[in-house]
Amino acid sequence: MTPILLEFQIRGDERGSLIALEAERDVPFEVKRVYYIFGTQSGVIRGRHAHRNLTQVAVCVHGACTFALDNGRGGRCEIRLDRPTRGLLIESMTWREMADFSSDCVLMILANRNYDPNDYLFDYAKFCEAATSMQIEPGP
Ligand code: T46
Repeated sequence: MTPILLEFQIRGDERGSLIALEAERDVPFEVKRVYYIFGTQSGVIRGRHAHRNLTQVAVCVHGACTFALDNGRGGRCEIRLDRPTRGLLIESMTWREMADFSSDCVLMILANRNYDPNDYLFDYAKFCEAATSMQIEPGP
């Protein structure tokens, strides 16, 4: 499994840098929710779940953390997010774990849906079962 990375354009000048994320241009969906994670304690692993129906882009706007993604069908990858110019696309039915947060990490997430606690899958075995039985569209 290869992580899908989005590279954002810096609109910088002599004063410094600015990145603008526009829905359906820089981020491939209409953004309904933005949240950010900061002050994560050392050694903590966050996530450990999948979403039935949620697509997100994760951007480490400050500091760094590592995402491990798993599609439940044997595909896995790990990616260190350590720059504000890069987004990681996390599609639905992807198990995610975030670890190795630097103490200054600010992880911003853009999501295509509002918060719905019923959308979470917390049981890894059940997630794999659901992912395996999913109808997979044939690739190009
Ligand atoms: C995800 C990863 C990358 C809300 O009230 N509204 C929200 O929009 C969110 C995201 C969370 N919450 C509450 C639910 C919990 O009481 O905030 C608390 C911490 O959330 P959670 O334990 O789900 O955080 P993470 O870091 O394990 O997971 C989060 C997102 O929930 C999840 O969708 O993909 O970040």
